[in-house]
Amino acid sequence: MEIELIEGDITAQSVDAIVNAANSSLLGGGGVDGAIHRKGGPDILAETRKLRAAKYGRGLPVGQAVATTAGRLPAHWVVHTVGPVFSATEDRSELLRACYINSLRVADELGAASVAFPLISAGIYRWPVEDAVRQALTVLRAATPATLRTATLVLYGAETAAIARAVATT
Ligand code: AR6
Repeated sequence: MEIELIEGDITAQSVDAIVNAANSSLLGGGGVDGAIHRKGGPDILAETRKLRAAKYGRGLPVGQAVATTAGRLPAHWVVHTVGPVFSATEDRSELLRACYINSLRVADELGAASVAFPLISAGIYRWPVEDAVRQALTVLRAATPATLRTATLVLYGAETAAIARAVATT
């Protein structure tokens, strides 16, 4: 699988699946989650409500991933995953890697050829950007998916993109 790093807005990506850094409620929030629901329209929320009712009464657990269609977005699907909140006293990096592993699996099960990720947990959940990139690349570089050909890490803002490029080359 080819891995690309780009600076941009994930809601504008013309890929098969984009990943949403959601919360367990699956009912929307700020950051990339807010942008996806705002630009994708109400169909996405209608589907996540159904998923909550049918399967995730207590919410989607941290590290897991689940797909909906993408409403008005250029992508076909949104894969919703819940990153861990960063902790300075507890190593939660396995849960962060699980977000990438499970999102890749869900996208692959959908038959997607391309998937785009935001930097999960690196915003409101306060994960340090450098390590968030490292965790993401560890999983993406080790992945051997069936249908996916390209994974794009979409970095929001020039500063984050510069840090990510530096991490990727070390
Ligand atoms: N495109 C790409 N990346 C973005 C975009 C965008 N449009 N908007 C923000 N980012 P965050 P988290 C970057 O906070 O830390 C929500 O309320 C952002 O700069 O979106 O996992 C959820 O509902 C950062 O680098 O997600 C949860 O409650 C990265 O995406 C909580 O936030 C992730 O930042 C999840 O927090």
